[in-house]
Amino acid sequence: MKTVYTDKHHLRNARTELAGGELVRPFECPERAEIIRARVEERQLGEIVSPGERGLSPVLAVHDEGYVRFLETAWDEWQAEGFKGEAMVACWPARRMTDRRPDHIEGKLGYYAMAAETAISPGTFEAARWSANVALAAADIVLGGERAAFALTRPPGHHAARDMFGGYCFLNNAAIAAQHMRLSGAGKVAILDVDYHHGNGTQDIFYERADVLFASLHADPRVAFPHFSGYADETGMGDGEGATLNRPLPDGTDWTHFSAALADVLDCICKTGTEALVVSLGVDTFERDPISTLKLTSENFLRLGEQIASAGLPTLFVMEGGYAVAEIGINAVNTLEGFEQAA
Ligand code: Q9C
Ligand code: ZN
Repeated sequence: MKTVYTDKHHLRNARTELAGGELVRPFECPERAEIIRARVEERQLGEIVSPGERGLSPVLAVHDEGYVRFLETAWDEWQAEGFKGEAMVACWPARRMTDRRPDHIEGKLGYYAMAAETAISPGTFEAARWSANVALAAADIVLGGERAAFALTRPPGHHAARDMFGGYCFLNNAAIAAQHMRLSGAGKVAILDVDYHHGNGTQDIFYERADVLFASLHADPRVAFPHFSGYADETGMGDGEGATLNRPLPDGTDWTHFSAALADVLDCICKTGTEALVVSLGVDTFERDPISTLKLTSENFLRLGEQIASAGLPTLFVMEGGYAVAEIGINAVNTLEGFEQAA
């Protein structure tokens, strides 16, 4: 399986994340991508290729233009105010407040943020754009007829909605790739999100569409981020009614129960005439992940890949979360090797 990677991800190197009331070094750090790349090499998974520049049009096929322009200029606007720290949100349009977009950068951050932990730092937008370019290049490998490809995306994307950033995400790489596959001729695409956290952004983007199915296994929003989406009764709207599948899982869920929920959603995916599969591959379901509570072992990720392969679909893997940095390479590449051995 080919991997698409670029060192442009280093442009995303924030100093601060708001965690437990403190500013800490972000869990979503550059070493994550480097350790995965090293493991891809060590295991000789396949060729590692660089993405090309695709411009903003595939991004704007999924995201709001005002939002993308905001991401592009946010750091400069923040800096122009003379603030010392990184660009962080402190005020939102909460219930019964106005929906209008303010002019001041503090107000714009509130308008476009879905969470406060994620700071915008210099280079963030460029890194996010290249992460989307990675997903698009890997999508083209699958569209070109290969059974699978791995987009080593960083920063991740699945919390980014049409017009919202947060949860370490800015542009929704999986959604951008899925939309690109649709526009390149794939009839029906399914996005399977196995990250620990609910992919609220991906769900939002396709919520009213029947042509891109979204299925997610994740920790129960009653007790886990993003807290305000991912309940089982969120099933889509309008044309998209029934094309969103959420399977919230209790704290401590291990492979036996995770695998049963996965079998259930894969069954739905296969029954709906899906032509291509995009996997939002988060490995923060790992038992020793520092911010998560599911209990998958490194060996279980081999089984995860194998089970995904059983759907028999052209498959694009897009990297999302995973914060046990020492084991992230093993866990991510185990999934891909499990897939290859079964495919
Ligand atoms: N107590 C991804 O995995 N904060 N994003 C969680 C934990 C945000 C995770 C707080 C976690 C975002 C792509
Ligand atoms: Zn996650």
